[in-house]
Amino acid sequence: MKAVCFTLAALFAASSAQAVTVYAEDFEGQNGQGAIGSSTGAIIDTSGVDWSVDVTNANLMTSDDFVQVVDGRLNARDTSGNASWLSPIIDLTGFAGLTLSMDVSETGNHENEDFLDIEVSVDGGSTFFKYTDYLGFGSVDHTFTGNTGGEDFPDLTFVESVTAGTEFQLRLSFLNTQSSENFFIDNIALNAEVSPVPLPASAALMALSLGALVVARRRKA
Ligand SMILES: [Ca+2]
Ligand SMILES: [Ca+2]
Ligand SMILES: [Ca+2]
Repeated sequence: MKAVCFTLAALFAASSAQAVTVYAEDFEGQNGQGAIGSSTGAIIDTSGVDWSVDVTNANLMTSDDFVQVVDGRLNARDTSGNASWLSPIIDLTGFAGLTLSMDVSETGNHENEDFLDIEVSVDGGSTFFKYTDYLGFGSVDHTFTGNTGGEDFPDLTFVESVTAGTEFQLRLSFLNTQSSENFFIDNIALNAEVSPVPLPASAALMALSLGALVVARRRKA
């Protein structure tokens, strides 16, 4: 009977999907990495990380203007134009059931013109899909926007599915206009459901179960 139970348990384990982390970024140990303003323009330092920034369309003029890691999280402040953060490109071969999550927060009093956009590419960065109006805190054009005359949005964890593709890239874009306005991103994760069951693995489990059955019978005899 024990052996039969073991066989059933093994078959059950083989048929349930497993979640794996395909990509994660928590920004720990990266303080100062990113782009910061100066009198001579933006200074970019991404020497110790596998991600990049694009501040071509931002206007980083002083050390109060940046998209960089502060206290172990990505912080965008007074970008005065579209400042982007880009993940490395991640091979999606063998992964399905993709879910993207990250912690999103802000401080200061953003207005309607200020925004934070979350976009994903599943073709290696050629085309991007933008999540719009997340939980009603954005607009038809943006994932999140400020709210003129009110609280912008609460601290939250963004969770959305990602369509299947070949190569994943995450792009975060920020626009805010004062040094008192901050957007924060932390704990980015792309998870996948790795669905079973490759036949060799099932066969191995079956063999293991049958082996247990044989051992159990021998012990009885
Ligand atoms: Ca962190
Ligand atoms: Ca506001
Ligand atoms: Ca503003």
